[in-house]
Amino acid sequence: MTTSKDEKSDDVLGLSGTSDALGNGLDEVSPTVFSRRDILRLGAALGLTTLGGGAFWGVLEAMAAKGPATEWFKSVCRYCGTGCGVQLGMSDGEVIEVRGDEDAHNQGKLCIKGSLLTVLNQLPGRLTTPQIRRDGTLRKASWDEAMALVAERFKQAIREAGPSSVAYFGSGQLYIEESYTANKLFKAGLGSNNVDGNPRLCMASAAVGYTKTYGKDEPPGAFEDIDHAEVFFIIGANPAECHQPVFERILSRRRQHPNTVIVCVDPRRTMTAEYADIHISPRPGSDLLLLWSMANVIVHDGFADRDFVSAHVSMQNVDGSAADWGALERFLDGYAPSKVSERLGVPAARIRELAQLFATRPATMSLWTMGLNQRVDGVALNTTMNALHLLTGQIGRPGATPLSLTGQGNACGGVRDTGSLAHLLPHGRLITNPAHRAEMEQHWGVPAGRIAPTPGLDALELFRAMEDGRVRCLLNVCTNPGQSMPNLGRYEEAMKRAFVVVVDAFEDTATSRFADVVLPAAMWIEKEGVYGQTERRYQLLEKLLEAPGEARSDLEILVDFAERMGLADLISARTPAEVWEEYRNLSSHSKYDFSGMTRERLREAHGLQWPCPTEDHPGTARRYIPGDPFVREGRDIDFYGTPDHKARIFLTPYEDRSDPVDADFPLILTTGRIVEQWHTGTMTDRIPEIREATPRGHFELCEGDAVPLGLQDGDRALVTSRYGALEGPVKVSRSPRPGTLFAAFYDAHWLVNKVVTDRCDPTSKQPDYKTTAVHVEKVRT
Ligand SMILES: Nc1nc2c(c(=O)[nH]1)N[C@H]1C(S)=C(S)[C@@H](COP(=O)(O)OP(=O)(O)OC[C@H]3O[C@@H](n4cnc5c(=O)[nH]c(N)nc54)[C@H](O)[C@@H]3O)O[C@H]1N2
Ligand SMILES: Nc1nc2c(c(=O)[nH]1)N[C@H]1C(S)=C(S)[C@@H](COP(=O)(O)OP(=O)(O)OC[C@H]3O[C@@H](n4cnc5c(=O)[nH]c(N)nc54)[C@H](O)[C@@H]3O)O[C@H]1N2
Ligand code: SF4
Ligand SMILES: [Mo]
Repeated sequence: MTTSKDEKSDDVLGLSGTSDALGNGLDEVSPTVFSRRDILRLGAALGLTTLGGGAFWGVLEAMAAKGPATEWFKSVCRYCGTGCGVQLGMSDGEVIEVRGDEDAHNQGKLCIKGSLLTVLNQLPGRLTTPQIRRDGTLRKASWDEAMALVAERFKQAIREAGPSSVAYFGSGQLYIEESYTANKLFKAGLGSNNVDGNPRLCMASAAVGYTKTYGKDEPPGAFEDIDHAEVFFIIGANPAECHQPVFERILSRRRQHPNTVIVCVDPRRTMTAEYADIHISPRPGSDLLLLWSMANVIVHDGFADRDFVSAHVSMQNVDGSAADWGALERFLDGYAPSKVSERLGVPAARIRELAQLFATRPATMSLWTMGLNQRVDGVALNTTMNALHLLTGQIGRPGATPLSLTGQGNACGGVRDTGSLAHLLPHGRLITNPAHRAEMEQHWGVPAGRIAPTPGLDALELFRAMEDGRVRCLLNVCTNPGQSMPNLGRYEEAMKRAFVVVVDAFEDTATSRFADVVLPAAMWIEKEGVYGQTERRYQLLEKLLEAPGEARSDLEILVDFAERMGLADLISARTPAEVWEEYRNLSSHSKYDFSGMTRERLREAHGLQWPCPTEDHPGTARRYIPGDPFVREGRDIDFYGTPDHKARIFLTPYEDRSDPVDADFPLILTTGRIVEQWHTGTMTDRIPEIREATPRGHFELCEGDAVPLGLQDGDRALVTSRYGALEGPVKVSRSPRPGTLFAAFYDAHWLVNKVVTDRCDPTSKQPDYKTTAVHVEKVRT
């Protein structure tokens, strides 16, 4: 086994003077000369061992803090689904210091983005007034003018073309109260199920995977499991850059428990891979072969927990018929390591080693994110990831659990749990289920039949419907699809055709270029609301700042819109606290029950995990085992989400449906994130420390691919796919495996998604941002 990075602390500091000491993307680090980027990146890497203190902290304090705080307030980081607790130091109505909350699950740790929250509300470029496009230009307007125009256009569309001609495109970054209200307003009020949003691009495959497997969405385990696991199977995720405090907790576990093994499966040698004990670099798009091949070894070599399977699991063939153990064995025959090794690009012995490790160590925890979800086979990857835990009985014990890491701060609570996607209703109910619709019509007090019986349009279909006129009006809130949608050229044209309302905190986003009306939004602690995060943890953020200019909270904007659409009676809860009361009571009718989470409790607690059915219930870290209020008396494990109380394994075969690699498009472009930047950069790229420290958009590839193309570090390349073309500088590094390019999507002046495919998983409809076949040529100047 290789020595792990954090044991070689000199190397972690980058003081050995070697380049790439921190792996992916770190520029040459010399012991004496540090650029700002080095400091930030080094800080991040340092943070992996000492985040929350030490040199990094000092640098950031000098960069961001302005003086001693007079008062401290508990809050939650604005950004990702880790949901780090923060303590905010305020003085004179400004946030001047931020600290990781020692009493929250992140144990005082924050990543760079969280550490720079002090500057978030003071960034330039905030929208302060509504704007209406007149003669091709967005011009200032009053709230009344802008909202009257929005209501008039929505009413006109509904009158002329029916309710399905209007749509809402929301975000996993809105508060629960906001997404819940928008969902109710559109589905029960306007009669349109066209409610979707960026979570479709992010976690739809994970949500479908959990629902198919356990009958209920959201993970069974929790971050606390990290402290008990011995094997970490990290696949298609880069938590060292995207969920840093989580990764820090994994490294801390390894320091305390030397038997710990960290596996990273990623076609790039990411920062996570650098710290892992084992890095597997499969051909992009082929992971299902790896997972089923591991299952093959587990079953054939006797590592399966057959007792667990026969007591708690049912199996299904791809046609939906029941499968038995013999069917499983026959299915797995095609996935023997020797049969898949070449297509996968991983030696057979490695697959055997992984399978044994996964199955036989006392507690295995798997963690995954977009490398599995954003794939044409995203659902199969998710059900199969869960299947490996079920086959081996690596579930329901401390440290033994699957845990899909969530991307956005409130994708779980705000969107999955409220049912704010085109096919859902709150708490796992389905639009297509007549009983579920009837239940919700009753709870919401609307006439029977009010909720349309067919699912609305998922993100891709929604934009395609703007293209052909089926959708005429779009309310786009807290998301920037003009930069984040795949196959962007196509959907830019679509946005030009519809009446587009953009509600955002910042001006001049890639989406507001297509807006007819722009509305200024309050953000983060300029408003109050609840975030629901990765491990079913709900946390309250209180209002601590006034919004700039005339900006209003998204909830206020939705309430105003509802009134103007004649729905004031339906949207009667108008403040965050009122909406929470309504929604909390609604949850008591479901297995998501969090009716014990009163506003007062949330104000005091550092988050509470549902189920939490009564006001004296402490919340539930691990589901389906004793301690979970829904588990039947006397059961060690109870998958109560399904009618037969069994979890399900689906024998879904691998099919190569990715964008085809051929002679014309011989390389694969994969896309993702870097530690400093948040998505489309509207917030983080405005922070001078981050902007100056991160390069502008570029393609990264390995030397073996660069040399035959005549490319050297810093040269420009034209990258062409079946969808579009983009020119940009190249960075030659050791990170991407041969045949693979990488690009991040934060640069608003370099829209990489113009090249990215819009193929998607057929069930979850989540696009495959991870495998686009491309052609690369050097641009000669
Ligand atoms: N710094 C930062 N952190 C963030 C965010 C951010 O914008 N910036 N956004 C948040 C959000 S919304 C999300 S969804 C998460 C995303 O978190 P991650 O999923 O961890 O981030 P990504 O960079 O999108 O992709 C993860 C990895 O998948 C790998 N990958 C690509 N193709 C394949 C494949 O075929 N197989 C395998 N096994 N791996 C593959 C990529 O090389 C990449 O390293 O991050 C959250 N945290
Ligand atoms: N190439 C590529 N593309 C991707 C991905 C990828 O891996 N590769 N990942 C996809 C994934 S997982 C995701 S989650 C999406 C993210 O894509 P987006 O959601 O489009 O990206 P964000 O930059 O998070 O956009 C949030 C917007 O909300 C605004 N905002 C901030 N706070 C508030 C608020 O309180 N109210 C309102 N109304 N607005 C606010 C911000 O200024 C910003 O414009 O990108 C997807 N696109
Ligand atoms: S990991 Fe996520 S929640 Fe935690 S500080 Fe960073 S961005 Fe914020
Ligand atoms: Mo995401």
